[in-house]
Amino acid sequence: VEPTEQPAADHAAPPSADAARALGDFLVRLRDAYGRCVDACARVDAGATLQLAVAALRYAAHRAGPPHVAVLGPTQTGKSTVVNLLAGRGVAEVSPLAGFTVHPQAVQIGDAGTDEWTRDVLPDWHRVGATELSRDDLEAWSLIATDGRPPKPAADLFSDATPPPPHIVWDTPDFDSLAAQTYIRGVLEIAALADVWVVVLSKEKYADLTVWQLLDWLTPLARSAILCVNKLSPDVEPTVMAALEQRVTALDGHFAAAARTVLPHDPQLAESPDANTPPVDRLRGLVEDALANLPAPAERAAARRQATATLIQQHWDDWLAPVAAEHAARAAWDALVEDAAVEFLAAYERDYLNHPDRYDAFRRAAVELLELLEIPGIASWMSRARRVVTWPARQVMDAGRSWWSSRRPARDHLHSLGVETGVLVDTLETLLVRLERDLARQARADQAAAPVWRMLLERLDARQPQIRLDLRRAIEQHHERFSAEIRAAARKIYAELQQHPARLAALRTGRATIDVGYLLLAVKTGGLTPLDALWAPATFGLTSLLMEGFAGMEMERLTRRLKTSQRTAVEEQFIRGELVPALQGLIDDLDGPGVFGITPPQIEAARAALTHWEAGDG
Ligand SMILES: Nc1nc2c(ncn2[C@@H]2O[C@H](COP(=O)(O)OP(=O)(O)O)[C@@H](O)[C@H]2O)c(=O)[nH]1
Ligand SMILES: [Mg+2]
Repeated sequence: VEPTEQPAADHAAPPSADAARALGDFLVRLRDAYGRCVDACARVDAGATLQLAVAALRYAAHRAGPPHVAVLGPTQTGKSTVVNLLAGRGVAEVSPLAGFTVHPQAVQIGDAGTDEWTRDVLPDWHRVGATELSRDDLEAWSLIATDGRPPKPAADLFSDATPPPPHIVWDTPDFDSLAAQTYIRGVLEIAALADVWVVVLSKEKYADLTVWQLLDWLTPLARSAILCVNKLSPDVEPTVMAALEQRVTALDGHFAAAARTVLPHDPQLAESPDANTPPVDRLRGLVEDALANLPAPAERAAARRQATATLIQQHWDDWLAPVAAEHAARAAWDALVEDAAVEFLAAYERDYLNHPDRYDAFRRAAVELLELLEIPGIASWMSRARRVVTWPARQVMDAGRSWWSSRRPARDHLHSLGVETGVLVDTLETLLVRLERDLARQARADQAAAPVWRMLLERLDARQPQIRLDLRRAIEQHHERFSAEIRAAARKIYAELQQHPARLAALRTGRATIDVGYLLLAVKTGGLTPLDALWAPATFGLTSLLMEGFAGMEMERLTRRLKTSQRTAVEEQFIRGELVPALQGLIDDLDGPGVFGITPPQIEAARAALTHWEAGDG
């Protein structure tokens, strides 16, 4: 169920497990959307912090099993060496090659009972034997069980009698090398799973920004932390430790309170992990203290929930910034479409309805009326013209072709239907061209939502032929509907005239000599041709004929009514009914790299789930 469909505020509170699931689904969706980004929203930090939050949310509920110690740090600092020191044996492979460890590798120290806990760890990855880990499959992890740290030599037996409780030590991949992008997820998962963090730094690496970046991301999760500076020689120790202090204090509290320890620059360390030198003992002692001081399970769960909620809240606005930009882009697109609709109507009014030469409802109605009057000679012209509707226009165009083509593109079928369809089609073409230009400009100007604009532009390009076809059909339908309306109106006037035989007779006999051929041309092309001057007298003759007496009054009233009805039809049926939905539809289910497709109600639902889950009832 999509979170949108269940606004939490309107429903009975679901148990917090449902809230956690809803929140987790939302974060995964957001993370995956970031994962698909190519440019504008391609942000490693957002992808990583979301990954961390998804894992933290999952492991907040994780209760059973032994405690986990995660050894984290940049490449070549000696993480694998530290893991071996903590295990007291060579379990993790140490290598002088940077980026050698690419999988999370667990070492179980002591008898942890069942290994049921492994089911909850890295749920969509798979566990393989330590020797089967392969660089070709990064979504894998391994577990090596040991029976505990080897006992100390006899001389030390009395100084440290109690062995540490069973626990898991994790060797993790580096997160700072270029290739690490692919396996940073393993690091973040294990960091979120862990109860104790051992951060291994070295003098070459303490200045490495990625370390502090990672520690900054981890800070809200507030696990027990130990900073271990490796490969230190006495001469550089004061300098390195002072620089470390500076960095750590800048980290918003948590790591400033972390225990610190150092390991010397001693090649023996990597070679004999069972050593019991004082620095190694101190490191082990700190880890054991941290394990001994872990909160009880119930407290641990509450603390993890609180910490995870803090992490999520800290990044929430930042994560959703491109989503907000996308919402703004959608609103801007709606506004562009609305502007286009308003402008379309304005152009239609300006270029047709209110245009002194082009508005032809009167002429069209007059022709219909003349036909009904059956003025000798006219009727046969009419029916011929009806049969070959384009004939007169074609004749004229042939005559003036060169003049014509230098000014306008060849007219199409809709132009030949009449002035109104011609204006509608031209306005539509202008609008499509303008929308393309606006979209291209927005794609350049609105960096944050550039993917949305580019995708809209692509869609407009791809769908334009179909949109044009559909809208042209709608224009033709409008023409047909309106022609029928004009005919019906003319018939009504004729019926009224029939009530007054004297007027009818006067009309029939009065001006029977109108040049109908020109008349039809004028009606069909509405003064848009260069031969306007020739047709005007014919139109004038017709006008004065019909304007006389009763028919004239009726015709005037009719024309006013037709104009209103035409405007309504174009606005409601064409613009609102066809044009606007076709354009708005372009943004529906927009999907692809850089498009989040997350709605405001979905965000609200996820926020409600967070609040609910954080409160922890259920
Ligand atoms: N000199 C010295 N070398 C070390 C120390 N710890 C690790 N090394 C070496 O540093 C290299 C990287 O160690 P490794 O544990 O694989 O680092 P990782 O990449 O962080 O896992 C190896 O060649 C180790 O032998 C140390 O304390 N002193
Ligand atoms: Mg390693």
